[in-house]
Amino acid sequence: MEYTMRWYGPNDGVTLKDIAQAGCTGVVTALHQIPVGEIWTDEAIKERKKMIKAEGLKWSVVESLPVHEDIKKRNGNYQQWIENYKISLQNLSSNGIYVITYNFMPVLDWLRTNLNYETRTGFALRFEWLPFVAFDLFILQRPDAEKDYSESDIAKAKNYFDNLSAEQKENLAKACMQGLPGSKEAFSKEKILSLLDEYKGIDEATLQQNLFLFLNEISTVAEAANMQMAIHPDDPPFPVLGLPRIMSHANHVRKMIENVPSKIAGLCFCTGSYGARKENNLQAMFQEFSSRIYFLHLRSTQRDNEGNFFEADHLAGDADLFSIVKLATELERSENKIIPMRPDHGHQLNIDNDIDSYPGYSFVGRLKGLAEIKGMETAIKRLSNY
Ligand code: CS2
Ligand code: MN
Repeated sequence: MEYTMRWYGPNDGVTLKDIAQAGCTGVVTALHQIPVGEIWTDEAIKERKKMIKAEGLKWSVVESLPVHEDIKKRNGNYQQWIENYKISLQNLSSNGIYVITYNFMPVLDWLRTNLNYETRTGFALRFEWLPFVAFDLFILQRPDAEKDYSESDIAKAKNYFDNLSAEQKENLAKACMQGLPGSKEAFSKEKILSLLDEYKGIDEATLQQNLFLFLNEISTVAEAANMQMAIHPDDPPFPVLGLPRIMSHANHVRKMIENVPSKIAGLCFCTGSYGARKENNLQAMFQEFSSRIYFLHLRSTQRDNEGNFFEADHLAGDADLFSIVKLATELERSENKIIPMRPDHGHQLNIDNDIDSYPGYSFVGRLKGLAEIKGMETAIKRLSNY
């Protein structure tokens, strides 16, 4: 695998030097300063590339080249945004960057109810069902939200919420409404409600169709530019806030492959996100979709039966990263290719508190995951005489 870490750009408290010292050869980054939908110019890409090169690193993957909400809804200026997207792809390709991660989650990116869940090995990100229901019903007060939950969940969520202190309520609201990756600007309740309102009438089939149309529309340009479009799974991989989900399980992936003839349509295989859904057999999915896996996000979530999960240590939790690393190693050998990976999230260790990083993107916590994964790969290769 090609070892990388995500870098949020010059404002990230974790520096490129840190990433190089961690043993990475590549960096995953995005031009977060460019508003969603606008063109990534050749100049802006070159400027970022130069910074990365100066530390002896390669810009391996773009994460994310975000898809404008209009494209997901197929309204407003979506045609213009698609044209812009194509130009950005061409500009990236002419700078030697070919793997693009994006997602098709409406309104929000990943969602957690607790950004500071204490585990023995540091603070983790956690999603809990009842707090989430309580957020939806009593903080966000989404119209008609109660229709999405059972009476018993509503009663339990009410009881849970009534017993929270003012500070706990505030932390719950903050966790759920934190901004998009790379932005320190949180959402407001009003903003989320108005964005949600725009998805009225867009169900799973429509959103899915809009994804296929988008991919088919960019495919000629993307193919000519040698692009690999690695879609990130929904996180969490089930419907939230009444929004449709289109990349949560194996059937969703199959549908995409069936409906988009071009090989540009591939996956960011995020074991943490897919793994948060019990029916997803990560090993079977890896094998079935191996030829479309363009990027690996390696982390492990630990689930319980109530729909809660937290991000466990990389080698603990439900994902069994050893078997995934083994499959990746075998795939690389049989297909003679190298897949970029990054340790997706890490625990916040005490020592990480001195660095201003984004939730989930601590330095030492991620370094620990990276080192464990690298160790496994080395051992697997040595034992198989690769
Ligand atoms: C990432 C996602 O931080 C994370 O969990 O895996 O935010 C990912 O970058 C986006 O969904 C990809 O568009
Ligand atoms: Mn991920």
